[in-house]
Amino acid sequence: MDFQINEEQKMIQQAARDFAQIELFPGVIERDEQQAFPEEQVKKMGELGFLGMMVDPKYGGRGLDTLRYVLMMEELSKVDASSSVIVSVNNSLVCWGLETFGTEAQKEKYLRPLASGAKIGAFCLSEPEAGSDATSQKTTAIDKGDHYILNGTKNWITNGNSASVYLVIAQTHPEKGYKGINALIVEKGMPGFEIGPKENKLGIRGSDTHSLIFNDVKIPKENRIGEDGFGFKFAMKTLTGGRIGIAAQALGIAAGAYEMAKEYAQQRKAFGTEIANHQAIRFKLVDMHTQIEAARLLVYKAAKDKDEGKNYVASSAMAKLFASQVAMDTTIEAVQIFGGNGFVKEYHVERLMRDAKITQIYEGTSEIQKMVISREILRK
Ligand code: COS
Repeated sequence: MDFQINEEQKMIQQAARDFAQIELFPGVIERDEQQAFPEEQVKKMGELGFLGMMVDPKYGGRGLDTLRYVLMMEELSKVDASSSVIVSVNNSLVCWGLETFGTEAQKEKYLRPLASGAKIGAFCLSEPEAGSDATSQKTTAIDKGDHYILNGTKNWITNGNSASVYLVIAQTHPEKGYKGINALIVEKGMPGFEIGPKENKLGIRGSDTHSLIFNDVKIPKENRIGEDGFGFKFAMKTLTGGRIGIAAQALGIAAGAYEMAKEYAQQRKAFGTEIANHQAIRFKLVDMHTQIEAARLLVYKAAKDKDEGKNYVASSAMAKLFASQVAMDTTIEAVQIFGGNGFVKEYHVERLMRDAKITQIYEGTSEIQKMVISREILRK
């Protein structure tokens, strides 16, 4: 068992750290305030290969494993979780789903531009009445022979307006329940496809989240992913990997807040000494450090399980469940260590605290992760 990352992995980590400091840090407060999408930064991340980290180089990706992807996600998330969720959705939901289950023609047409960042992808499962209860899809894809007619509404879609390629989950055969669900590739600009208003969010405000409306959108049959009725399994399998990306995001948010709080505690003075010398603050730092280390081991373990071809349903859910709680706890404590300054935007930790909350909600709430883990550990 080796708990250390090697020199080459450290280089990837360092490259992501440098990028985050140089490119993401400036303007991160303004983007949060103005809900501004990091357009320039996303373009640069595409050029560096961050948007197609795990995609085979033959489709223009970096061909790296999940562990290296997670190292990159952690570093980006320390600084800017809005940017890192854009990266996570593109990599682990859209590119991975297309590469693993798409046809050769779909990979050429859609995966290639997504892997290079020339296009951005979105994953569209949630609906006004189907978030956790994902089998209750109201969006319909009626089979018309050589095409489907898509109708319905999707909610809270990350990259909702910035994306050009959308993987949309919809019901084709309601009588078959989840076995009648399909996953379709939808392009922005297809007639009848409208982008709804942008959500005004608590956190990750730099990422654009929208509802999507489909009114009789004609989707060619060749845009279906997998066999007829594979859509729900597609969504579940894809989300299982997506959860590792979000777990890494949560880990990064926690680690970013901890690093800032530690530095602040060693400078800020109260009662004649640096506040890090007071046991009340020291113990907070110890708890944060210990929790983050435990979260990191779970996140790396989930990535390793995926890379080694093991079952990673429980390990990805455990990593997300635990890391997202650590993100919440750590950022709240970081704000407390900063005191009055923690409540002020220019010190960053209040933003990290707001950003942390979504990691307990999207790609399956913490309660859903517990359902998933319980099914795995009680499986005979
Ligand atoms: N990988 C592969 N297959 C999976 C799977 C996974 N992780 N999870 C479920 N499945 C399969 C099941 O094996 C079952 O297929 P079989 O009947 O062939 O065995 C099928 O999918 C239906 O599963 P199940 O009966 O468990 O469905 P439930 O309605 O009970 O729901 C949960 C399962 C709750 C786990 C699922 O709905 C879920 O993950 N919900 C949360 C969705 C989510 O993350 N939403 C956030 C939106 S994305 S930001």
